Amino acid sequence: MSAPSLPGYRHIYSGKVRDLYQPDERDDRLLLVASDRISAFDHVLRTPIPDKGRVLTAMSQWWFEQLTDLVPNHVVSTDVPAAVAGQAVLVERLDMVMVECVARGYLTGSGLAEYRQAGSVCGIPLPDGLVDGSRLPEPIFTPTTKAPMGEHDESVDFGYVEKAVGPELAATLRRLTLEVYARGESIARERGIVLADTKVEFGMRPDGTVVLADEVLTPDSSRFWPLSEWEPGRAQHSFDKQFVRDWLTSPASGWDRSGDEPPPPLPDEVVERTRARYIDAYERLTGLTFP
Ligand code: Q0Q
Repeated sequence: MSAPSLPGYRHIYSGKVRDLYQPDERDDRLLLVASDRISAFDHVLRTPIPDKGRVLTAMSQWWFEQLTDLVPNHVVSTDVPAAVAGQAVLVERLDMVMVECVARGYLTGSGLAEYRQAGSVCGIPLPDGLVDGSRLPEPIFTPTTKAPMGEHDESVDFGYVEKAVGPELAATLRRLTLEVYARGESIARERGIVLADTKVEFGMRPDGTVVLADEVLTPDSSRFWPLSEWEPGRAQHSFDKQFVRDWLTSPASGWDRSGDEPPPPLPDEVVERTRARYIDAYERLTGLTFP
């Protein structure tokens, strides 16, 4: 599924699941479109999840509203072309910080691998005895580089960030990343969702204001686990992608995850159950009914 053509906008970039456009008339604005594409096991799947883009856009907008006391955001308007109604936002063009700002409250994935090898993550020492899914004594800032699409971001320590953006901005990025994560984790946990970690993007205005950009605290930028199934010591169930992962790794799909073939199309039932999970996450977090 390629990025849709939008009259009045020039398509400038596509990520795995989102597309970026430049409005013809305003070079100080961008249009961020959240597609219905879903990725799993580092593949963008052939089968879209209907309404995924709309659900995650509504979720990100709700989170931005919960965070305005902590940090300004880049959203200008939701008045967007009809073809992407509800799944796009017009944003102010910022000078993007070239560091991926990640906060982790739980240990898994690349952080767990680094911990098992070094007893630390991004140079931050952690207690002995932690396992997959362990809650950390306190959330940690675990930045990475911004790798080109298709490559993996590299874990870096705080000293790297200080050299990259200067010590003052580095401290601000760490503080804001941890504050955004802590607010999100607290709200999500009250509503039955473990926000295990999140990646946030910041940009700078010409006056030096640090602005929260991109999408925020969604299942595409964060790990969502159902709190009721949280059990440290094994891989945790993904709130939104478990049905997809289970089917792709089952004999029913006929797919070999270790091979070179792309994943097969998803069956309708997996698509519908996954769509329902995104809507469930939105409705649990916001207390609103997805329209
Ligand atoms: C910007 N991206 C991300 C992306 C593909 C999003 C550039 N306010 C901004 C933003 C934002 N957000 C960006 N640049 C300038 N000002 C965001 C990685 C990539 C689709 C959507 N890239």
